[in-house]
Amino acid sequence: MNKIELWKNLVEARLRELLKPFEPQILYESISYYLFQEGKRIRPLFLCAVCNAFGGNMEDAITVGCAVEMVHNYSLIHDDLPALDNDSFRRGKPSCHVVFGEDMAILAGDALLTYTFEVLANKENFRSLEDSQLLSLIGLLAKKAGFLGMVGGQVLDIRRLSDQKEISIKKTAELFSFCFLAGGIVAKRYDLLKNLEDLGLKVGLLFQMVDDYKDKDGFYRSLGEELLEMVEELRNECEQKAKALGVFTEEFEELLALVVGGGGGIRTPGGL
Ligand code: GRG
Repeated sequence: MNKIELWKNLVEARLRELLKPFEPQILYESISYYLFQEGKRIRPLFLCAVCNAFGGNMEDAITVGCAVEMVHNYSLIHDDLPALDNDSFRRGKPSCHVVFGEDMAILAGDALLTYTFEVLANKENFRSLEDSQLLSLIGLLAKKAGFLGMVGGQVLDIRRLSDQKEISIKKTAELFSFCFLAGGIVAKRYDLLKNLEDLGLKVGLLFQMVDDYKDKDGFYRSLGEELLEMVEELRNECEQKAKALGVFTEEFEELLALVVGGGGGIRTPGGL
């Protein structure tokens, strides 16, 4: 088993440790429905790859990665609702609100988001992190998921209040950039945080461009097939920046290939 597979398995197991059955059962079932579906876990995996490149504590990286998955899955539950994207299917299965009702889906998203911060604020969940590190992680995740980040981006998107780049950076890339920052914080590489944040924004933007290419949406609407050239350019930029920062490990390379090629991406690692 390679490190990526190992980390993914550890994320799956840790999520189940962090979210044990509780009453009322319908709320437990609705908040665990997406969370336990085994998405790609690409965000926690980047966090692990960055932390591992700097020799940080991997158990803590996995737990912080689980917190990111909670935020990500809350956003998917809410995004699928009839008032937003109105999607009846997610990952080939009926959406959360289809299975549990709109009322439960709204509340499940709320519960997942608040639980994220309960997990991060509980020092017993961590091995090596100090209060100051946990406080930074809590503040950064709140900011990148909030009105300056993911929620703000979603508003710009649904009301068409900005250009595609700003929308994509806020809606998608800010949460990726949290993962890069968090990898640096867990590994105590405070000297590199600004650069890690920038790299995370680029990788997140790349992820969104590939998604748009697949869906023939977003960037594809204005750029068409030219989007492929931008993807290739941005991928190369990410590789160069990751190398300069010392995070371009075998695992990082595999994840970057997954963003552009694997998991339903648009090209094989061999070329466009
Ligand atoms: C509702 C507050 C709120 C925000 C919504 C993230 C988001 C903003 C909406 C989700 C829909 C969307 C188009 C997001 C763009 C990013 C994206 C392609 C998410 C899907 O992420 P994957 O592919 O999902 O990592 P898995 O299934 O692997 O977990």
